[in-house]
Amino acid sequence: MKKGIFITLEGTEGSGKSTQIQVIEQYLKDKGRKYLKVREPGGTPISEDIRHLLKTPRSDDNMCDTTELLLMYAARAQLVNTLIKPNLENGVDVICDRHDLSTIAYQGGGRGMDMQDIKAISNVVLHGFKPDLTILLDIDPIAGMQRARTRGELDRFEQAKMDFFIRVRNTYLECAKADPEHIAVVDGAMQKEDVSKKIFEILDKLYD
Ligand code: Z5A
Repeated sequence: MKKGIFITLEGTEGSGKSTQIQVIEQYLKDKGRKYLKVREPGGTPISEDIRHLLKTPRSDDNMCDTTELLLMYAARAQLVNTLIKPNLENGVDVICDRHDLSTIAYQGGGRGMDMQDIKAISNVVLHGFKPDLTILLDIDPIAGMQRARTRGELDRFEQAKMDFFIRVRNTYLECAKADPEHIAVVDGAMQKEDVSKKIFEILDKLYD
């Protein structure tokens, strides 16, 4: 039985997820909540190995979309079953940097894979397990990419063309429109402090 609260952060490159997760951590500490912070793909030793496979550009082979999709779900299965669910059952809140909505947005929207196929695999892996709240940090992908580029070399995803990120963003926004009760959209282009303020308002509603 789930007792903790499961919160996920979503958004395109450089939308500020990692930055705002630190603010959410502080919010939960101040509330005296026990919490676990994880990321996708990743979060367990096996899932982190899969993350490395997914993110590293290589010249000896070209990862096909189906492999990418299945690796995302392999990493997610390991993380959800061995870490997220047991913690939630013990009353620990979980904050996750990306989750299933990323697959809908990136592999479905970005790569153009069949949404029904993705939902079928999602169902096999998650059996309807969902976050209590998703915060979607929305930003123009050009602005987000400019922020992310300051980090140096681009990973396999960051090397995609701008149209890809525009499709990802549009898919995120469509999903949020379809499920406003669970997906809260925050303007990620605002100053960091203003983004945090909006997130606090959303968290106050959730925790009160
Ligand atoms: N992926 C997928 O395809 N399918 C899936 O199912 C899943 C993932 C789960 C993971 O990469 C990749 O996997 C991701 C999608 C794909 N690739 N893409 N593209 P990742 O985890 O390495 O990358 P990311 O999730 O996109 O994170 P990011 O690039 O680090 O972005 P971020 O966490 O949202 O941003 P940040 O690190 O907080 O901020 C970036 C910079 O902007 C930093 O210098 C900040 O100081 C600055 N920043 C942040 N907020 C602001 C504001 N408000 N104003 C000004 N500057 C700011």
